[in-house]
Amino acid sequence: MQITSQDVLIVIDVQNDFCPGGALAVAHGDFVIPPIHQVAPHFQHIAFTQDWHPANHSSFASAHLGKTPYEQIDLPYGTQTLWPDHCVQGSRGAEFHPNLHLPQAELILRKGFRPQIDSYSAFFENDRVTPTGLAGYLSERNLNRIFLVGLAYDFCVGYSALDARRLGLETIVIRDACRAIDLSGSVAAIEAAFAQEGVTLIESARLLA
Ligand code: VGL
Ligand code: ZN
Repeated sequence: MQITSQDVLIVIDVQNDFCPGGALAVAHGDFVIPPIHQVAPHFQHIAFTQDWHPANHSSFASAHLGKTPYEQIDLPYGTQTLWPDHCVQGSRGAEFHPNLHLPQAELILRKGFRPQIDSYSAFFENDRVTPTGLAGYLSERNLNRIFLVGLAYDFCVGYSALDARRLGLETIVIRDACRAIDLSGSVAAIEAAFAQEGVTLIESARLLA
C-alpha cells in the first residue's frame, strides 16, 4: 500500500493510564508501540491524540454517588460508560507511554477536557456534535486519508474511525497496532459498524511490504 503526502497516521491515546500498570489498563496496551514504530517511518504526517480529563470528570464513576466503574448512566447527551479515574490533566497517567518515540509528530490533539462531556472520538465529543477541531485541521492541511493506531480499539480508535467516515475521509485501522478493552461485546459491535460504514482494517505488514 502506497503512502502519499495526503495521508496521516493518527496515534490514539498511547498514554500510561491505558497501558499495564495504568488506571484504565488495556490488556497488552503497550504492545501497540512496536508496530506503531514500524509503520511510522512510512508516513510524512503524524498526529497524536491525548485523553485529557479534569479531576472529577463526568465520565469518572467517582464523580457519581454510588456508581462503580464500567456501569452505564444516562447523561444529557446519551448513555455514558463510567470509567475509573484516568488521564487526569498533568498526571503521570496522562503522559504518553515513555517508550513511544515519535518526535516528528506534528500535532497533539487533547480531548475530553470539558467537565460535562466525554470524548472518545478524535473528531467529536460523545454528544456527536461538539467538534474537537481535528476535521478543520486535516482539511486545511489537505490530509484526506487517515490511518488509525493505538488505544483502545473498541472505544477511542473505533469512534474516531466511524466519525472520520461520517466526514467523508478514507479511513484505515491498522489492527495489530491497536488493543481493545472489550467490554460487553464492544469489539464485535465496533467491527460490525466498521463493515457497515466502510472502515478498512489492515495489518501493519501491508504497509511494510
Ligand atoms: C478511552 C475510555 C475512556 C480510550 C478513553 O482511549 O479508548 N476509553 N477514555
Ligand atoms: Zn477518557
